Amino acid sequence: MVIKNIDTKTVVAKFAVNGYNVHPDAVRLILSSSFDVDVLVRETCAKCNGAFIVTPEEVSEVIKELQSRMRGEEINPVNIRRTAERREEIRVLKDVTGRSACRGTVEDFVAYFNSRFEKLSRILRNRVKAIPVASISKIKAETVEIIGFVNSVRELNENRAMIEVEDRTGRVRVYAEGKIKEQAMELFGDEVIGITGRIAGRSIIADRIVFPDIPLNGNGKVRRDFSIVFISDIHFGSNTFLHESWKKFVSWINCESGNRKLDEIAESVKYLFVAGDVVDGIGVYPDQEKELEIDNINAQYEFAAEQFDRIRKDLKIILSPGNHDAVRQAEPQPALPKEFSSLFSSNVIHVGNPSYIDVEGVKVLMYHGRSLDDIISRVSRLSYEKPHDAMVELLKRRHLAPLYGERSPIAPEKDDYLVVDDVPDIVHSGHVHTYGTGFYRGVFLVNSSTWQSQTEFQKKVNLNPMPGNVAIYQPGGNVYRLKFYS
Ligand code: D5M
Ligand code: FE
Ligand code: ZN
Repeated sequence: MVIKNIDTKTVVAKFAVNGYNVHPDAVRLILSSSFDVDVLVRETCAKCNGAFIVTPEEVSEVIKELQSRMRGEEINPVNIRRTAERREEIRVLKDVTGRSACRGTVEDFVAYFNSRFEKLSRILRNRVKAIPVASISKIKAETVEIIGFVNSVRELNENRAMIEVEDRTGRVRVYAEGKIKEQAMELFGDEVIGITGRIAGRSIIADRIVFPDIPLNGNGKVRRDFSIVFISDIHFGSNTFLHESWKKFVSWINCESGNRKLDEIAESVKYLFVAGDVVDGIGVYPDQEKELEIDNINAQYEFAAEQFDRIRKDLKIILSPGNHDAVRQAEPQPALPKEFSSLFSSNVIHVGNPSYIDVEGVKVLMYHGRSLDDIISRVSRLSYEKPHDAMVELLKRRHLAPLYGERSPIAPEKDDYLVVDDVPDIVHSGHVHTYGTGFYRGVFLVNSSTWQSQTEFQKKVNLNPMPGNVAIYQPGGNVYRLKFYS
């Protein structure tokens, strides 16, 4: 048994440090349990990520889980604390790898959109007391709240737009005027939103469009004494891959830059996230072979593995694929197959795209970022120069590919892996080859540029990459930007 002399105040304070309020009954449960208080607090915080208040139900669930883990592993509560700590270093919380079950049939798409609707409307139900669309014409009230898919948006005139919203029971026309019209014109279609408004015949005049969004003080309260480095779009094998910049990056991260301040920053780094386009691939776009230095996929991954092998082994590398890698194009993408992943050393952890990773209690949502092209071309105020602003749109909609049927192909899994159901502490993307960082409601956003200079193709479409920019973030602390390309 663990000896405790811990009171209510201490438990409340422990939750407060993690940014949570806690229900008195939840505190009582914790104090009466035989498990270590710190383990309970940590496991509960991990469970109710993004909630406003920790409930007794959540604590009981955690206790039950710990009990069943204990039965399974035949260990006592003190060992539970140790295993919980060890387990917690890196945990993959959500990833399609090994779980894909879709064949792309019509039924699969129906199930996929049902999953998307269910998950997003569950988030919205906290804030919108929705009634079924079919009952609007039958009720007597003057005001109404609904939740539905956006079917279409049409601009009627300078000051007015019409949104067609659909739920399981029917469709309704929603009129948006003034400021709300401007918001309406940025709707993508196929996103799930809430509407509050006034009933006008069979239609609604909107007072407010409610996005699933993340809570105001989303996250960002975790503070750690280590740093995380974010990179993506290395494109090993391309003839525009920047060997010299990459070499400089590797010596820096190995604490061999020769500059004391820079080496100190490197020493604080424990994790390296790599958000896809590890290699340039083969046949990804027409005439690509003219732009390859290594024209064989095996040799590309061998080169990649050899390069990562030069990085110090106490660094954990979490690597996911992008649209240039050798996995299916449709998202969610599974991790690299064994034939390639086995080439890498054991400090490289291969995950899918997207994936949620918990490193020592810091939740990182890593997503290559293919949908950013769609979002940037759809919303005129957004640009490639500020990719992190486009990432905000993903969090607002709680979905990583909110524009269905554009340039981001989706595999219709029964569970929509692209919904942002857990509020992360960090969102990491790449793909657009530009650099940007920012905070949105406490969540750190980073788009991690590239290690490839401008390609012939990018010249034609006037895309100006910002290669060799690296973001370093200490959770709850500083953000640094290092440039390895000039
Ligand atoms: O994508 C790097 C960037 O280049 C990204 O913003 C998309 C853009 N790109 C790449 N290929 C195309 C095509 N075919 N059309 C339009 N835009 C494109 P990467 O995934 O590294 O190729
Ligand atoms: Fe790329
Ligand atoms: Zn890409």
